[in-house]
Amino acid sequence: MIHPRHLFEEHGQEQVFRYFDDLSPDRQDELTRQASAIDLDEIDHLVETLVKHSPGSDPSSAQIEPAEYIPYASKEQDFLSWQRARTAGEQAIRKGRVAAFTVAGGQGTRLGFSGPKGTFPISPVREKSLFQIFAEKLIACSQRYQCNIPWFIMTSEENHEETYDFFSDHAWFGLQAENVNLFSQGTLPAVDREGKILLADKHRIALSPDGHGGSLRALVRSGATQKMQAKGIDILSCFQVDNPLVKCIDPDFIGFHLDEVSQLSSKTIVKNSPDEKVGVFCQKDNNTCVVEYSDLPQQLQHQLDSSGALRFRSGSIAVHLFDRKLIEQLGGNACDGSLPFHVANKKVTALDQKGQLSEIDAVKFEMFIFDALPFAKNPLVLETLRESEFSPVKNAQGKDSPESSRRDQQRQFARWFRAAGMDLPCDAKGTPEIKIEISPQFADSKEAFVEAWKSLSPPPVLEDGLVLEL
Ligand code: UD2
Repeated sequence: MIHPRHLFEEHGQEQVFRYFDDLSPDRQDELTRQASAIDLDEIDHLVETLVKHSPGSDPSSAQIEPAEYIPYASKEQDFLSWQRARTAGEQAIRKGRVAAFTVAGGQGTRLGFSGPKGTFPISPVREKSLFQIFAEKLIACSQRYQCNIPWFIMTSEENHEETYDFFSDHAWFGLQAENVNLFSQGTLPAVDREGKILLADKHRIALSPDGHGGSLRALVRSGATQKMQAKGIDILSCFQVDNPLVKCIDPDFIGFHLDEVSQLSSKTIVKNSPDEKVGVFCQKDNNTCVVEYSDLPQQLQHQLDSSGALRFRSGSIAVHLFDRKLIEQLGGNACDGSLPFHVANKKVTALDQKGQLSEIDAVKFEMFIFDALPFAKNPLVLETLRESEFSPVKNAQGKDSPESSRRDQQRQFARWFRAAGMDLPCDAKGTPEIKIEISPQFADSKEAFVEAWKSLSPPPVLEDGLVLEL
């Protein structure tokens, strides 16, 4: 077998083995192992197309149109369709056709939190972590529908162990350990502006996660899709790790997905400002796609339609339903499509020409999960309400921060109380004056809360710190 050193020389990447002869045998092995896992043809292609020749600029105004979506308002106008969807969705969940999937490989740099983001404490009173909230939502759903809902979680090399330990230390939050499937996403080497692979150390290549789009490959490689197939699961409900309001499993959404025979369905909310940092659902060359916020031309961001609303208003909350076959197609080795790569120009700590560690202008390669949309048959976009399903934790302060997310959880709880006939004193924006928390296992929706509240006899006193849980 050819030693990777020769392959790297053939591909013009000999600098990776520059210090090889001076390394201890253990370190030589480590570098060899890392190098063997790199697909040099893929790197050549990425360097050629994305580093040496930058791809033309992003969609011009002429090429893209807003994508169509099912408006939330149709829930009242077209009540029967929504009811039919719910019934179909519930049936699929009951039959065990649905699994949950969280992308949790990100680094959470903006939040300034050093651990895996899913371990961040976010519920307003109990300070439950994001992972615990999702776990409890999944338990509530599997109890309601008397079914098993496996949960797949994609970590990264950097946070895998810590994530595993967190679940294990918390007894898997009441889930069966074998039902929680953690696997690490892939990595790709960072390169310099000339396309040369960088070294993080004399015996280590500078690797970085391949983006949440890497999840499709990782789901196949880790055996997750095979496991799904064996269990008769054909729908994967995907969501990001940062949004405690997410409906991990939504029967209405699943019903529309099935009704449309869609291979990839997505949820949208109306953007709250032209510059909100969410991708936008668009139509390009007759395909539905997401144009990331940083790529949507300014002029289109601000364009209004005839009713005075933002024309490109359909924001992505990164909640999708994937048909298992589409994942197998895009994440496997078949030649009928693979996700494109995007470049991120970032500083990376790596060895410079003199062998010293320094901050180097580097290029990282990432895939985005929503780039699967143009490959999907019958993609569907369903509108939902921001207040009910989207309040992510991205920044340490201000917008999309722990503070705003806890406040939005509280407002949701207050609306549920109101629906049950209890008026919690609130400010003008609906934030309750006392701190309250409703555990997903007590109720995970307004309807469930109204039912559960009725069964409390006597009802608890509404006081600061009230927690309703089973
Ligand atoms: C993402 C979307 C944006 C919008 C917004 C909603 C992208 C590129 N943009 O923006 O359009 O929908 O979310 O909240 O997705 N992750 C991994 N592996 C990686 C990188 C990220 O698992 O290599 C996970 C990360 O843990 C998180 C999610 O992907 O759960 C989103 O990552 P982000 O915070 O970088 O995305 P953001 O907020 O820029």
